[in-house]
Amino acid sequence: MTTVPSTADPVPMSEEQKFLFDLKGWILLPAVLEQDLLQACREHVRKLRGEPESLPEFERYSLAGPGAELVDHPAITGILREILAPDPSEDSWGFRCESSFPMVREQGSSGSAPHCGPLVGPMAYRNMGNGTIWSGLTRVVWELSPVHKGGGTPILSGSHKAAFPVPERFHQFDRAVYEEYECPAGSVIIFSESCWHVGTEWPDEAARLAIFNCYCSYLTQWHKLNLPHEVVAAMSPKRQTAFRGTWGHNFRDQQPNNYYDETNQAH
Ligand SMILES: O=C(O)CCC(=O)C(=O)O
Repeated sequence: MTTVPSTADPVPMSEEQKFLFDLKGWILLPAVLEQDLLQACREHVRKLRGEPESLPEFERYSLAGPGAELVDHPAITGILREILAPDPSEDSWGFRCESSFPMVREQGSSGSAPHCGPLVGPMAYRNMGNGTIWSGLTRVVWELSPVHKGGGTPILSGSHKAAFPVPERFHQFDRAVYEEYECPAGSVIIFSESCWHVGTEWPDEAARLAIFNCYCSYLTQWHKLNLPHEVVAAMSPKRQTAFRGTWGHNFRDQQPNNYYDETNQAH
């Protein structure tokens, strides 16, 4: 598939979504992917995992080909603006996409054991107290298969801001405590990496296909990106800004960090 660069208008985060994200640490947006993009992403993930050599060299990434359309899909950009960073200028995103992997999970296979990301420091979840949310390290999971309860990536809701350490017992998956979800193919889960979460054993005969992307603001970086410039070069200029370097201001050149080029890319 030829990638058609597109950056449609973001859907703003609703008050209900803000409430739920702050309360639980995650939200689910059911069936937001267009059918043709969903099918193209499914095929892409299958090729990435099964026959990557069938793809041109710089499309062998979950951020390339149809996967590139997910980086700033309008279903998520309004939310990322709200919980990570507003756009510094009209032609630049405030967030950066700093990691991505494709998933094909066959029936009976499990994913990561229960874990969470940063609980302290610049990437830890914070309710800023003035009606705004800071979800310093945010995971966006595109579910490309239907998910039934028991599958997917259940989350220990509220653990992103728990006042007490998560008890040892809940370092193991417990269906009574981790919140499961169900959704049609083409849905997206957005969660704070400060939440405990777990890749449970996939129950369905048809494999789980998914793309896991991770986002920070332009001021922080958690994962090493390891993405060739050629992959980013194929994107529209605004989408490219999601792959810029991590800094706030360049006093020497009186330049804010609102652009991407070969001298300002994340590594
Ligand atoms: O395996 C899964 O479903 C979850 C993976 C994950 O969240 C992670 O690797 O951080």
